Amino acid sequence: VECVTAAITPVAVIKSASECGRFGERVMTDLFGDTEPVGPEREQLAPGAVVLHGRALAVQVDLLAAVDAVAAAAPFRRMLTPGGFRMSVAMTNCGAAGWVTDRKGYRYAPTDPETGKPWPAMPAAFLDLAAAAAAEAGFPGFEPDACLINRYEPGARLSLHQDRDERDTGHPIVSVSLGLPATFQFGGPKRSDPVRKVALRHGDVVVWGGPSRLFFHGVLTLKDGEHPATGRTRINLTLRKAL
Ligand code: MD3
Ligand code: FE
Repeated sequence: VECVTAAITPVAVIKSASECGRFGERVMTDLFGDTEPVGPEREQLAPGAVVLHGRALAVQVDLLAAVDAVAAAAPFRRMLTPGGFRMSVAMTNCGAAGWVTDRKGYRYAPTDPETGKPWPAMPAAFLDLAAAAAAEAGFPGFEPDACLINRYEPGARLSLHQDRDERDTGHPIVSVSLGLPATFQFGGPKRSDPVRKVALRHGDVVVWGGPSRLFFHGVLTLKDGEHPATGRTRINLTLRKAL
């Protein structure tokens, strides 16, 4: 299939199994109607930052079942920032440590402040995908001990920030996007650096390591929509070595 970003959109086309994605790349349409790249599609955003398009699609059912199991034991909640603002993104955690925020600050905690119980164990499906993706991006031996699960409803956003609450920021972060697409903002080491916009879609995995690990980033306001796998929701997993 010749993929050309045409200036004129045809009114009617005969659809075949292989189509052109929104950015002109080769895609396949699967049973769920998801378009997935044909073969491994990797995109280097910056030194150490690699997008593995569609890398999570093969295990999406396992990942989403594990999210539901975690959320049954440690429900999603919208946390309070130290400044007293309620976050629009709802969060929960699994693994030995979970990221929390309240009036006292940001930190990793071994227990869920809502229940007092340890966070649910890290699902094997999370560990396996994170380790494989990190290795493919050039970071072998990644063993995350914390997974923050972010849930975006339409209207939710994550303002520009750095991830610097982990003990050793020499380890990469692996992020997995599921459900509704989002526009991710990716800047530089200073808040004032210009930002690039990157579309993150269902099944995309991003590995952030090396020089990009401390770059400012955020997520623009989620647009309304419906996704076959998640409904009106975007789920993002961030797997980290926090301790
Ligand atoms: C770039 N989550 O939880 S993951 C976060 O989609 C967070 O929910 C976003 O930012 C989300 O902290 C984006 C992608 C991500 C994670 C860590 C990074 C991008 C990063 C660290 C450095 C640079
Ligand atoms: Fe972040």
